[in-house]
Amino acid sequence: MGAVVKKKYSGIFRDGGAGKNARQRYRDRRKKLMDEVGHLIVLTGVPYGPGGETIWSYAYSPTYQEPAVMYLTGVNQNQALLLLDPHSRQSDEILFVPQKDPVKEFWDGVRFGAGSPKSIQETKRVTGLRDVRDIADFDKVFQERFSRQRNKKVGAFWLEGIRNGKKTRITGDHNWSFRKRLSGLLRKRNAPRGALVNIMKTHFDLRLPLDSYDAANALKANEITGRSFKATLRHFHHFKNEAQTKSFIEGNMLMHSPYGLSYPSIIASGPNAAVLHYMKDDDDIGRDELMLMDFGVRWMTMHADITRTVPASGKFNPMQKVLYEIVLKAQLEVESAAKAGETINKLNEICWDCVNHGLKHEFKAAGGICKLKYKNKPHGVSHLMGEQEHDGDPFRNYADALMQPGWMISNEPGLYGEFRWKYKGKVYDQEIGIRIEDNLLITDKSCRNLSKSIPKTVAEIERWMASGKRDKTPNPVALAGGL
Ligand SMILES: [Mn+2]
Repeated sequence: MGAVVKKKYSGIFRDGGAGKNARQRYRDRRKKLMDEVGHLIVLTGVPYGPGGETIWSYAYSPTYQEPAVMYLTGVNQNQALLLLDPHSRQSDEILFVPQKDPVKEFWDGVRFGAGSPKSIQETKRVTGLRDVRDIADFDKVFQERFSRQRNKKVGAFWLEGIRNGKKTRITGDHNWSFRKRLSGLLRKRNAPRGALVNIMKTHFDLRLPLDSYDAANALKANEITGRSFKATLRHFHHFKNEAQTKSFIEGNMLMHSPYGLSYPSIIASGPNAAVLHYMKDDDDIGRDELMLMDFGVRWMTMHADITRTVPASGKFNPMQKVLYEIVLKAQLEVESAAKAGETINKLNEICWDCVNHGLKHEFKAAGGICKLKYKNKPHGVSHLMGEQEHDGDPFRNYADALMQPGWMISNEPGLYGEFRWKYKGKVYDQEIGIRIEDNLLITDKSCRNLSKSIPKTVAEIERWMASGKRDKTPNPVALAGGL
């Protein structure tokens, strides 16, 4: 948290690690968007805060703002609207917030508010936004500003893409509700058809390449996540079930970041790991099972999204090792191919070819039998990351776009199915899910693996698990007064 943002405001203004420069950094982002779009733009923040009634998936996270608004302002407060008016002589940017409300602040803490000259001054000082007004005046100000436009267009943001060859939209969120409200206001002004345009693509083009502050924040998120994973490996022999493992790793991550988890972790033992979005967490851990863990923490507005798969016993059995190394090899291939100018679709080809090749030549050729849970590929190997754990358009139309320097992507090959192998007189027969996931920052000629500090090879994982047993780490379940 930057020194210039007082303790009081750190919850509602994220300086992104830029400290004193944060206000200029956000201002530059707004300027760039205005330059690119060239006409009026209005954006909405989330309607409800943590614990409020909302469809927003980060509603229970301390970082919950609509990512488009977060990216442009750092303002982490519900009920905020942003108006950008590039050709205005009055003010080219206005933040709309509700009236200052001391009773609400007593319940929920400090908020940016309009109403008094003092509270407006304070909001401008902390956020650097040039004009701050009462959200109750939005409709009036918007219509006035629209009538003055020479170019009768308004840019707004909603999520839209192509799915199965058809244009499709997300219509259940606050962005879509706001779009409907704007359409109504424009109709009253007899605006021409097509006056409302989606700036999603322009916005993502600017937002997805991370700047140096966000790249540093993403690296820090990865480092915290990695330390928590190492601690989890060192205590793993104490865990009897998925819930204990989950609460330990999540508690450890949250102990080192006030910004919340990237998403609720997937902690799946044995066959549960073959359910991609397993959430049950109520099973005991079997001794010879693998445990798949998909977890990550936020730092500022950036996310880590990591998956590791570890043997509950502390040692991979021969079949688990062969299968694990097939997945690992595919992951390394993807990493060495990832660079600017390449596409995610190409990474998909490399990944699943490599996994299927490995299965054929290293497992089946040695007598292994398998029944996979899917045809050809179980899921995409990469998604974009940034202000959201899954960033960019949710329909992933970016998969055939050329990757840009500064893009952050996941690298997560997996293998899920029933496997059987007779090896040195012993039969191994298990339903297994293996996934290994790192986060990569794309550069001109290659990529930077932000997850380098997180144990990944068979030897590294076994070494960390053994070191916990050797050092007799205390039992965290017992320390918590466990049953
Ligand atoms: Mn992921």
